[in-house]
Amino acid sequence: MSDYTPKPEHKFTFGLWTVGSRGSDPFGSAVRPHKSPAELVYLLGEVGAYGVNFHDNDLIPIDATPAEAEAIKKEFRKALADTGLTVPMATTNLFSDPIFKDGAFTSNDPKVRAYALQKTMRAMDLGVEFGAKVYVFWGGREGTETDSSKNPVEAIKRMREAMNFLCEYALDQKYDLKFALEAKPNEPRGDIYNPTTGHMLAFIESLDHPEMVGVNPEVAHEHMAGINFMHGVAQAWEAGKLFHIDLNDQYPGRYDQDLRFGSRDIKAAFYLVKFLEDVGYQGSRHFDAHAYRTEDFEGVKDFARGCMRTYLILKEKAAQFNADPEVQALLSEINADDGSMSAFFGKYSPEKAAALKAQPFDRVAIGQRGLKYERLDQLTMDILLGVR
Ligand code: DIG
Ligand code: MN
Ligand code: MN
Repeated sequence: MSDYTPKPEHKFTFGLWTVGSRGSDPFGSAVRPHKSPAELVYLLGEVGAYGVNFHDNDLIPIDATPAEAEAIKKEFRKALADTGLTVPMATTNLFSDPIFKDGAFTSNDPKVRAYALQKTMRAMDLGVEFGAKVYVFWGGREGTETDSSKNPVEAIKRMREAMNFLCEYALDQKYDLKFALEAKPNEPRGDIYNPTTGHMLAFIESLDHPEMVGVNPEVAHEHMAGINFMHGVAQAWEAGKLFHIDLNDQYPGRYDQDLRFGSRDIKAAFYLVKFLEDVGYQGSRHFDAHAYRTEDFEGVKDFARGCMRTYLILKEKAAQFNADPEVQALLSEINADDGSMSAFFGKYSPEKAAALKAQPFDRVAIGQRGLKYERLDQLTMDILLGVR
């Protein structure tokens, strides 16, 4: 049995809103008392987290006076010093206040769009004040219930204008910030623009400073869209755009459950952890999830410990998979290359094309080859089920 104790080098982080969730839902009020940001930092320190993230209003209530804000920040700063926790990421709440009921950057009301920029600049200042290096944008209200209300092309242009403006603000302020865009297909809006990580990757390329902007994929959000999460993460990584990641879990076809990491689809979680560890992802492992409504704060600690523990168990399983002789022998066989086709790959040339068009293939024989994926997958299951 290995040591599944979280350590700073694991870079496990939680948002204030995650362990601070009071358990309310559309059909029930809060079941847990309010905890201050400082209290939540001490809770995260107790369970062994590396860092804590926040929306501006998780830390400073939207109607706080300057004096109240300073008092909160002072207490929060002391808790960070006492626990050693860092603030790797910050973000803006552009979805709770009624002003954002029809979106923020894509709202039809120019006053709302301007206020959203002001609020985001101030929130960026706050995040940088506490050391954040990644700034997340989740456009939870950037969408529609009726497409009679908004022109999607106009919405894209408004979103682009906002992101370009805020990139320029970060440059003007000389902030060491990378922006990470987080996709979600729906909820709380009927449909949300840029619904998947793939849409975000395309949108980023249309910005004035695409080098400043990456993505923050979330497990539950891509699962809601019926997408293989690890494939989307791999595409973001390959594009050099995996700036942050939101880990949790989700039953397919349901509302955004933000379940404890690995608590629903253990195999998908395994492949994700294996990918992140195999490629040497250096960013935060951020758990954007919350405890069941059934839990008190001892249960919230169980939730947080469970997120980190499952990640570390799967990290060990991934190492076991990579070291398993039969698995590796199968992978070598599956990926065998006798070099006979090498002349046809790589950069195009007319000679290469002519030679390939003339190349004979025994299509039937090639098609009859057994690939042994059933054996490989069962070995994976044996490892995951702890019998190998
Ligand atoms: C929801 O999944 C979003 C918000 O919680 C937040 O803006 C972002 C940060 O991880 N995730
Ligand atoms: Mn979510
Ligand atoms: Mn998220």
